[in-house]
Formats: sequence, C-alpha cells, structure tokens
Amino acid sequence: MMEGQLKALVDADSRQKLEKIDNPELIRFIAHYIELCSPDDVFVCTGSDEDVQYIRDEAIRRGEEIELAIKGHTVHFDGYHDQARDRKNTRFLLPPGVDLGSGINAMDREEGLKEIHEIMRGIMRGSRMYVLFFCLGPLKSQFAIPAVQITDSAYVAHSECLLYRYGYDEFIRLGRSARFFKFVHSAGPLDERKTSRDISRRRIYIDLESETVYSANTQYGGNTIGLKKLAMRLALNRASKEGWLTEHMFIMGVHGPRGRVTYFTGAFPSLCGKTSTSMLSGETIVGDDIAYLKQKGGKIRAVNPEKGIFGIIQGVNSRDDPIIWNALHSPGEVIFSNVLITDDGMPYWSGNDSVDPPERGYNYAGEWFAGAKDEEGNLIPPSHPNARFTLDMHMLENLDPELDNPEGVEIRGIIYGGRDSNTKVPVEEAFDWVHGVITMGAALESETTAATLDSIGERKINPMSNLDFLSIPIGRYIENHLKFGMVENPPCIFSVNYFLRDADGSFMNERNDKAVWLKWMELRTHREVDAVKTPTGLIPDYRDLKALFKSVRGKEYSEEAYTKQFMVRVPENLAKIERVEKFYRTNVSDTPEILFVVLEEQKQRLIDAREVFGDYISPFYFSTG
Ligand code: SPV
Ligand code: MN
Repeated sequence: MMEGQLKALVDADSRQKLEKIDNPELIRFIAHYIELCSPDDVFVCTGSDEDVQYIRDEAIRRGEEIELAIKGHTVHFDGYHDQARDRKNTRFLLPPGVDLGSGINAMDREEGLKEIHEIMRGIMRGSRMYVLFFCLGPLKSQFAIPAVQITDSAYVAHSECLLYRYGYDEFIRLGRSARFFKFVHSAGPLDERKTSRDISRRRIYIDLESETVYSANTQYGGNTIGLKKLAMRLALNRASKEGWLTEHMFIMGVHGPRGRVTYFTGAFPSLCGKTSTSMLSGETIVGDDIAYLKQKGGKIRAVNPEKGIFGIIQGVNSRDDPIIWNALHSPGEVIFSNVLITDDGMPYWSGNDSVDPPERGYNYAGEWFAGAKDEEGNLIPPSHPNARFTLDMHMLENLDPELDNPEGVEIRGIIYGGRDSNTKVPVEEAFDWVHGVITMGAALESETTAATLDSIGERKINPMSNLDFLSIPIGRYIENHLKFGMVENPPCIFSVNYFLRDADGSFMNERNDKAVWLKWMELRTHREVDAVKTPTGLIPDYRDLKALFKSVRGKEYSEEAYTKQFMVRVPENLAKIERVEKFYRTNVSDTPEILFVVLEEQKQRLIDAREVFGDYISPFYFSTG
C-alpha cells in the first residue's frame, strides 16, 4: 500500500522496495518526512550488497568521506565545534504532567516538535535522502527491535551499515506487527569542508511517546547515528515499561580454566577503558557499548543491539591493542573520524606508537601543522581526543561466536568502572546484588573526559555510566535495577578502577593489569577462589593475584604493590559516600530509601574499621570470608 505523495517523489526502484513492506505506519512516516524535508530524491537501502555499496560510494562521491591509502579505509571530518555529544541541545520532549526529574534535559513536547519541524522544513533541498532499515539485536529474537533511519548524510548511513544488523527482511517478516523505532536526521547546510554549517541550530530531540528521534545540523556520530545513543534512550524507556534493562555496557566472554567461557557486561563512562577491556587479548567480544538484558529461566541473559564498534582511537597502539591495531591496518571497511591524514594518505592519531608524530597534515580543523592554534588561541592537537574508528566487528579476530544468538548469552558478572585517582581499589566484588547496585552502580563516579562538550577533569556521579542516556527518572532507574536482580542466580557485581595514582601522580597499575582483574572475577563467579572481606567489598587474596599475575602477565606481583593498590582508604571512601548521598538527596527526588540505608551501612563499616586500624588500612589486616 503506497501513499499518493510518495509516488511522486520516490523513483520506481526505491518504491518497489518499500512496497514489499506491509506497514502503513512506516510508509506514512517516510512519506511525511519526504514531504517536510524536501530532498531532491530518495534512496531506499535494503541492506543488499549492491545497496550498501551504493551508500559507501555516495559518502565518497559527496565528499563526506575521503579515501585513505589502505583499501576500504576512509576518513570523515565533523565540524570543529561538532566533535562530541551535545548534552545541552539533546532534550526529551515531554507532554504535560510527565517529569523525568531535574538531572535530565527535557522540554515541552508540543513546543519541541514545533521547533524541530520548523528546523527540518526543506532542510534536505539539494540533497538526497537515504532510508535504511535495521534491527537492534539479533534477528528473530525476543530482544530485537526493528528501526528505520532517515538521513541526508551518506556518512551516517554508511556508519550504520557497519554498526547494525540489516532489518529490511525483519520489516517484511513482521509487517504490521513491527513495533519499530524511528530516526530522522539531517546534517543541514554544509560548508565547503562538507561539515554542518548551522551549528547554532543543532538539535537532538527525543520523543518517547512516538518512539521517534530527530537530529539536525550536526554530524558527530553520537548525535546522529540514530541506532546508537538515540535508540538507546528509546530502548531504556521501553525496557522500563516491560521489566528489562538497556545498559551502557560491553558484553564479553572471559576465558576461564578448562575452556570455560564466562560472560560479563561492563559499564564505564566514555574514555575509561571500556572498549579496551572488551578487546583484551585472549578474551572474546560480543559488544563494546550497549547491552539489552532480560531475565530468563532464573538467570540474566544479554544481547548486543549492535554489530560494530564506534570506538575511541586516541591511545590505540600496537602493543596494548593488537587486535584493533591489526584491524586498523588491514584492508577492509574502516571509517576514521577526526584523525589527521598524512601526506601519504595514512591516518594518524595521538598515542599511535608506530610512526613519528607528523609535522603537518589535514585534520578536523583543516590544514594542520605542529603548533597550529584555533581562533581562541588553543593549540590544535593532530587528532581530536574524541576521534573515532568505525568498523564491523566481523573484522576482529576476537569476535565471540555468540554475537547473533537470538537467546543472548548468560551473564554471570557485571562490572562497573570509573576514572578515580585516589579512592577505590583496582577490583572488588559486591557482597550481594543490592550492595553492588548501590555502592558500585548507582555510586559510579568518574573524572570527566573529552567524549562530551563539558569541561575535562571534574569528578561526576554517573549512575551505571548511563546518566546521559536515562529516559526515565533516576530513582526509578535504580529501583528497576534492584528488582531486576531478584532472580535465582543473579550475576556477581564488581567494580574496577584502572586509574589509581601514586603520590607522584603516576598510575599504580599498568594498562593491561586489567587482564588479571578479569581472570580473578571469572574465577569468583564460579567461586573457585576465596576473597578478602573489607568494609567496602570483597577483594582478591594476595596469593591468588600473585599466581594470576604470573600466569596471565608473566609478571611478579609484590606484597608492596598489593598493599598499596588494595589499601582501604577510609577518608577518601567516606568522602565519596558523602558525595553520592548528596547527589541522591539533592538531584534526585525519587531515590529509593534503601540506597541511603546501604550507604549508611558502608559508612559505619568504614568508621568501625578506622577505629581499629586507622585511616589507611593494609589489605593484610582483613581475612578471607
Ligand atoms: C560514548 O560517548 O559513550 C560513546 C560514543 O560510545 S557516542 O556515540 O558519542 O555516545
Ligand atoms: Mn558509549
């Protein structure tokens, strides 16, 4: 069934593709935005090899991507002031009477819809509209959510082809029963560098009621790739109504003794080691960013709604990240964004250890040379700290075979990690689900990074590292977590901290010590090692770590290192509890009371320990239990 106006604007080939889908709501939606945005023409992508090749070629033809020396590699630049998620202009559109609380950016629905539709009227004049179909999660799965993306950016369309499973066949299969998400994006008018010109009218508006997200006058992936962080907010809202969780988590298989693979999810704010944890050598990756979790048969199972990685490239090097490194240096499809291109057509990024830092090149600011400054007099680095690579995970040698299992994988451990220079120990297990949700998840804190447009280096509370993506009130979100673990076999909860520093400012751990923490957690989920009980949680026994450092890293691990790293720092821990309590008392109006009770208990345990042992307590003073 085809609406009249669609006939006039869509060519026969694309029309035939749409006619195969029996879903009037979908057709109406597409027709509406063709009419409103007024593109010159429309291309419908079914995910066939031919259609995807067309998208790829378009991105280059239109100058949104530039080919690099290695076959299949391209670079894309976002505007100088469009390098990260725009928190300020990302808003939920809420009808009267709906309130998400003060920590979540929202505005009146009618007003927002009016504004964004005005911005989008005629916005695609002179451009081509791409219509693409995807499926969040494995096909034919209870977890799956079909989604349609409309965009005038071939770069956005191309990125999504790498990052998401094609869903055209799912739309055909589901017909009118599809409960799908909708995304409309326009980069708006472009400048001569093909970057969005009208940044002052950058808007990302999320309408929970119709499960639609609008994004205009921006190109940066976190603002535009609808299926990523925009879909995540819709999914989180839907999950809350249906009793499951949408989380900002990787999913990985940790390989234990005797060929055993144990699946973990992990939540870390951006730039805190999330991708590098999920990519550790010897382990396998299911996903690096987002997880859908559901209760099934007394256990928790999870899928990755994505199939690719939009990862931070800064610091990726041949020694610490051999798998990503290989993928980034082999023929195959990779989109680099906001890196530097050298004269020989190679991408360069800060922390790349294989070549000498170039003296000049071309980057997100234009022609670049060492020492170049922007209009405000700030030094321009060769690559932006939030520069990224985009690839399909099938390029990776460590891809886990369960990626497309429609049942998901059973999760036995959940990890919360933040950037914390002086408080939390490198790894610790919660006493139980509730203790973990509250003292590790809800209390997750991190020193801010370059992934958003805010200032860098401030300590911020970020519940489950999901604060930026919450589409329900924070208290309800915590409450959902507390309930979610009420199954026969809830996963163990852990916290990690890769960023502890010595008095002289140097890191206490090497980058890949995290490999040891993971193996320890794997053993704990099977109760194959004991743990030491401290006021804040269960930490490794020195002897177990010594053995693991030897077998995993081939390294000696001294008692001094253990003592320093696993010292219970009472004043810092008490200060943290105070910050967390303040956050939940002042910023959140619907905090579940149990949160304060559990924090108070932790505080009391710390105070009691201090009375016996003082402010800084060696882990050797505590015993296994
Ligand atoms: C993050 O910042 O958490 C990311 C990249 O994963 S973005 O798509 O910008 O959200
Ligand atoms: Mn993320």
